[in-house]
Amino acid sequence: MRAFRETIERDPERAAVVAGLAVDTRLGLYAGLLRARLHDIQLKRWVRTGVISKAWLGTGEEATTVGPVHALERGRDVVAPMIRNAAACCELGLPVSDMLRAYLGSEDSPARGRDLHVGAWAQGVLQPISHVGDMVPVATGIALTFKIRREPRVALTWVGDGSTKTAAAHEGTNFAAVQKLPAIFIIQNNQVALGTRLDQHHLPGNFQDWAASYGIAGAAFDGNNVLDAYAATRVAAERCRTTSAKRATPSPRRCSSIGASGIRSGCMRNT
Ligand SMILES: Cc1ncc(C[n+]2csc(CCOP(=O)(O)OP(=O)(O)O)c2C)c(N)n1
Ligand SMILES: [Mg+2]
Repeated sequence: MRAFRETIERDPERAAVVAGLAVDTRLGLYAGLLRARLHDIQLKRWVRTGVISKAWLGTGEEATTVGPVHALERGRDVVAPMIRNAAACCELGLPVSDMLRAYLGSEDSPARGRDLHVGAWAQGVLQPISHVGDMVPVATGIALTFKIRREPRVALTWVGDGSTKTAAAHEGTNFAAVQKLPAIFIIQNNQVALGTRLDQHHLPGNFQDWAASYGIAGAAFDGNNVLDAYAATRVAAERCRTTSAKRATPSPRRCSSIGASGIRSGCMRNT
C-alpha cells in the first residue's frame, strides 16, 4: 500500500490530480479493474472447457487500460484499443455480455458473428484490427482531424513493446510528433511479444528515451497502479488540449504525449 501511494506522491502534478478524485471516481476505477478481470476469467474458462479455442487477455495489465480511459473525457475523446485493451470497450459503455458474445460469434453479437473485434464508434472506441502497430497511424489521423477542426479533443492508443518495432507505429508516431497532434501513445511494456522477450527486440532495456527520440513529451507510469495511470494520462491529455487551444498562435510545446507503462508483474497472454 505504501509503495502504491509513494508512486503517486513522487510527482506533485499527479499527486494533485489524485488528491482531487471523488470517491465515486475511485470506485469507478476499481469497478473497471474488476470488470476487466471478470471478462478475462470467463474467457479463460471457455478456453479451458473448449467452448472457444483462443482468447486475448489483459490479465495483470488492467490498470494500463482502465486508468487512461477513465482519465479521458467521455463523448469527446477517442481511443483505439489493441488486444490487451478490451477493457476500453467495457469502460466506455459496451456491456461485457456483448464482448463475450463477440467471442461466441453469435447472431446477437455486435458484428452479428462476422468479426470478434469489438468497438463502439458512437462511444469513442474505434474497432480494433489484428495488425499490431496499425492503430498508431489511425489514431494519428484522428488527432489530425481534431487539429484541423480546432477541437480540444484527444486520440489515444496503446502500443505493445513488440509493436513499437512495426513501421506503422514508427511512421504514425513520427507524423503525430512533427505535426504536433493531440495524440497519446501508451507503450504497454509487458516485456514480451509472443515468444520474444524485451531484451531480444529492444536494446535500451526500457522505453525511457523513446518519446525524446521523437522530440515529444513523454512520461512513465506504473502499469500496475491505476491511479498513476489515470493521473499520467490526465496530465498528458490536458497538455494536448491546452496546446490545441493555443493553436492559433504557434506554441513551441509539443502536444503529442507518451506515457510509457512499466508493468512489473507477470501477466497472462493468449491462453
Ligand atoms: C503486423 C503484425 N505482425 C505480426 C502479428 C502477430 N502478432 C500478434 S500479437 C504479436 C505480439 C505483439 O507483442 P506486443 O506488441 O509486445 O503486444 P503484447 O501481445 O505483448 O500485448 C504478434 C507479433 C500481428 N498481429 N500483426
Ligand atoms: Mg508485449
